Amino acid sequence: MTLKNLLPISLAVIGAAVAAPAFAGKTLDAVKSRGQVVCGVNTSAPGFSAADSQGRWTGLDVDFCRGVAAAVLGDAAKVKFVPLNSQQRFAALQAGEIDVLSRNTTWTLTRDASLGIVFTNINYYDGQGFMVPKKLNIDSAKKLGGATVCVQAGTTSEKNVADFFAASKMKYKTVVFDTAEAITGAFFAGRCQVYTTDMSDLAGARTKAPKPDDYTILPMVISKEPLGPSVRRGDDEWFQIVRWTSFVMLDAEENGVTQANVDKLRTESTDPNVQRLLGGSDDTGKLLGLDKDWAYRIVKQVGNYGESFERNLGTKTPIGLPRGVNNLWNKGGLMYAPPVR
Ligand SMILES: N[C@@H](CCC(=O)N[C@@H](CS)C(=O)NCC(=O)O)C(=O)O
Repeated sequence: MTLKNLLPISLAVIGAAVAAPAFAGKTLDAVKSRGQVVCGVNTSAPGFSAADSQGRWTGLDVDFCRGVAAAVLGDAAKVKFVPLNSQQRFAALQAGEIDVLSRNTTWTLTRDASLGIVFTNINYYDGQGFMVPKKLNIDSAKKLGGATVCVQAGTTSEKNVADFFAASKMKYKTVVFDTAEAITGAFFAGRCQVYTTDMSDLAGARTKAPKPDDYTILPMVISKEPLGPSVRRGDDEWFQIVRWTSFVMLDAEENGVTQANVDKLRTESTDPNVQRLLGGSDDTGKLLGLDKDWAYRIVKQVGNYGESFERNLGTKTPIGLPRGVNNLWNKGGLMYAPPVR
């Protein structure tokens, strides 16, 4: 076949790929008929997911689930949150008890390749650290030789801490717990000298201390903990919806679209990126098996990524985390969404 003959065929193939609407996956169908997204979250990780005394959930991971519900069901409130500890989380997703796991979970090769799940993206770049009582006068993780360390079972933290002490040729003893509550209880009662987990988790845990100022988080970061949502394998359509919900929240921030200005921008903005994002020009929803307003609703009902970050984890919250590497790529960070087009 000559190049001349090939060209119309390849153009036809490209055309079909561009125009084809998504097939509804079985998870999307189930979510629609149930009228709820079932979202696996942390039992208590302030800033990521935590319920107040009224049972109202807040956090970056919680907002993300609400974003999926806004996109798919038109209402960010249509989420059932299922609190899961570190060891329960993957089994719950595998068994179909949840539609999405949105729970400060580190993306590793083993988890991505062998648990029947697949990570969709990274929504927080973290790393593992150590918290100690100030009265111990320890200013460096390199001085933790001989310490008793509290750590949670079924986490990357458990594995990293072993690597760190072995590489530093220091002895240590672990006390392993199944829940965050048990760990913080033990640590704040002085049953271990050190608490190790993701830096963001430590910042959240410290807010629960009887006297947060009595504790210090050491500066050393001993691992990479890229945290993000995951879904069951085998449903590519659902995977795409979850992944692009995250990207929409980043794209909205990048284009200056906020919960407060989204309505005005939708009608008044002449920026093609904004019009595409909000369904004014392209219908990106159709490609995902959703409607034209899916992305508009995410921003309107939940906000963009930066808004969610500042509301839940930022420097004006008790957690007090700076954006740092979690800033957008054009502001010195690592957050980068592929084009929403
Ligand atoms: N990012 C790490 C750690 C995540 C994690 O589960 N951290 C514990 C730290 S205490 C936690 O959040 N526990 C809450 C719970 O299990 O209820 C991982 O994916 O393994």
